Amino acid sequence: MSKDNSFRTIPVRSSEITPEQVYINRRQFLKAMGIVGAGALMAAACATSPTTQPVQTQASTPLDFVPGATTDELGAPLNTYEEITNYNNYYEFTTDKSGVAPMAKDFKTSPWQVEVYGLVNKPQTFGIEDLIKQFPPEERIYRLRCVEAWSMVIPWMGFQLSKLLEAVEPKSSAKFVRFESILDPKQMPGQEDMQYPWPYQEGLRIDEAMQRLTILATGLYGKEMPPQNGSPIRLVVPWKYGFKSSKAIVKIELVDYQPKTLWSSIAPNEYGFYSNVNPNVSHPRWSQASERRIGESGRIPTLMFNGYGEVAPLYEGMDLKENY
Ligand SMILES: Nc1nc2c(c(=O)[nH]1)N[C@H]1C(S)=C(S)[C@@H](COP(=O)(O)O)O[C@H]1N2
Ligand SMILES: [Mo]
Repeated sequence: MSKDNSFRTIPVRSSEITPEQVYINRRQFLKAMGIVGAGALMAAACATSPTTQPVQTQASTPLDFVPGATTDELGAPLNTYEEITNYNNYYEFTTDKSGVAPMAKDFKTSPWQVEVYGLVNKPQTFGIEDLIKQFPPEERIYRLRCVEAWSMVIPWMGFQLSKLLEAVEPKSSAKFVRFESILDPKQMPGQEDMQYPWPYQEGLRIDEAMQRLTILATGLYGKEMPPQNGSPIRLVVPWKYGFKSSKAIVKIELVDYQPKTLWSSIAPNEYGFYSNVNPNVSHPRWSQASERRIGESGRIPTLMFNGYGEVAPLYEGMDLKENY
């Protein structure tokens, strides 16, 4: 434990504690009581049930990527830069959403390398500047739907992950992609919190990673990515709950197994591997049928796959309860 644990003394209003965090507190309690054991977690993690239930899709407007548009393709207005950069989930810094921006403001993102390796013919380590040069970012306006039932509309700058994967030539044995975020507790005081298995890890099936909507984002609102949003490079997978979109990525590994993810390893029944946005499958502790758009009052209905129905074929024949 380093001496710098100043974040612990930041008072957190109960309204700012995320449902994700509430789970942890409860689990710590159960653990202290000896109720939750590794065995129970393992059993839950393995209890997936493939069925042949048909995929339910919802009509969706075809996406057209319009640079400089002021709404998403469904007509919803963009969230403001202020909103997008001051209401963040980034547990490496703090669980206080409005506290991330001030804590992350001096986060050092240069030099930065992204290692792309594993089951590929051409493993390569990219400096962030070269990566951006080789794969020029374009604007993508996406809805971001957090598992906590709030959402925003964000104009990202990014490039398709498929382009990077094609460049390293995945072998046919590569079935999944594993994303690892930076481990740097000196800069990220939240990483002193040992109840999380740092570094942040996520994963996608390779066809999900190759889907055209999946991007690596390096900016927003036409500017460099602010540290609180995952600078210098973060994943954005708009049809999945926000926690799948890892920030500050340093490793991309192609593997032949379903990777462990930070959230599914601590709460497999709440934050599963697939975690596709699905209004019909409640989180164990709250409904996912509607959401609160940041900056607006009231609630709006949550759309299947967050409104990106074009991804439905990826899940044909799969039980969409795999969400949790
Ligand atoms: N490394 C890392 N990536 C992360 C998180 C995190 O805590 N650490 N939080 C996730 C969650 S829960 C959400 S909702 C989004 C939030 O992205 P934003 O702050 O850019 O809106 O980032 C995701 N990526
Ligand atoms: Mo989230």
